Amino acid sequence: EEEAEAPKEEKSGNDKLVVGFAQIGQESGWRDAETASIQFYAGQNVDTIDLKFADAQQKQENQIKAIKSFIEMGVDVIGLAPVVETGWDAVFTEAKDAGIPIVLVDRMAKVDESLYSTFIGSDFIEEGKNAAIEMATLLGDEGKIVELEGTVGASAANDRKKGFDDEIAANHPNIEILESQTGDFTRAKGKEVMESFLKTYGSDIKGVYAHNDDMMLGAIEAIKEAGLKPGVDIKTVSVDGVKGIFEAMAAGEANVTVECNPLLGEQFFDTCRKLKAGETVDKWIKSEEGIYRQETAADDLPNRKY
Ligand code: GYE
Repeated sequence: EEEAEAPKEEKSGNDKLVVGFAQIGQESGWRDAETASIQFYAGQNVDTIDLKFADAQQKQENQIKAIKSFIEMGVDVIGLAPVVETGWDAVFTEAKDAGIPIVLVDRMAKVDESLYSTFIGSDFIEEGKNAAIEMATLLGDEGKIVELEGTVGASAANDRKKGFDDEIAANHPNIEILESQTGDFTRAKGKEVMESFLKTYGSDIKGVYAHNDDMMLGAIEAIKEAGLKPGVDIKTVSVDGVKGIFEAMAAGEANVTVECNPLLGEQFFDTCRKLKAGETVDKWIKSEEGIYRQETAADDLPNRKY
């Protein structure tokens, strides 16, 4: 009799909130800050949260493997920062069939709305548009520029490109995008691609837009090695707001960063708790973000948290 009365065990045999998080990798300072935010919050709440963390080393197949193993473990909620937008239908359906909600964190997936619970993150089209407006202001609305794209197929790259390119095409006819190429969101690739742009176009380049700060930090090195002055000869606009770009701005070597907030740990676990409790959550939990310019960078720097 007693056994029958006993409270039902959690699927995981654990009364903590059990969360599996499939992280992309360690491609940028932004990514490291997000990982730290998630791990820190879980660490502060070990009595109530059991976090299973997987690093996919920027490979979708590794993220899919991680999700499958979280399903097998019977976690309460799965968090995922999808490295690319497409190719998730099958594994998300498996999670759905197992009754495990999926929370998309910081990047979107192109799947049917019924396959995930919510997206916690930024409006990348808006970021791209803001970046274009900043670039136009820096260039007095005319000049030739180059673009460093993020990881091919990533929502953060697709939409930052769309927002930027559309704004330039619609409202800034005298700004010409000479070339746009992926730098995979890394500093090393950003440098490499900028070197090749400089070889091809030399001092015709008046501005560079990078889909993240890390690629811009690489590009800044390339510009300096080519004997040009970043932030002066070649204006810079990038996205994220990591400390390194504030240091570059304070040194006069970068111009603008459009902020994208990686400190999503608390919001993420709050959302997981609600989902476990059967509460409904907004389909898009949007981040609030600013734009930071060279003029205030030195004053802003001590207040930056990532
Ligand atoms: O901007 C970039 C990172 O998905 C929003 O991924 C994120 C992006 C971020 O590697 O630095």
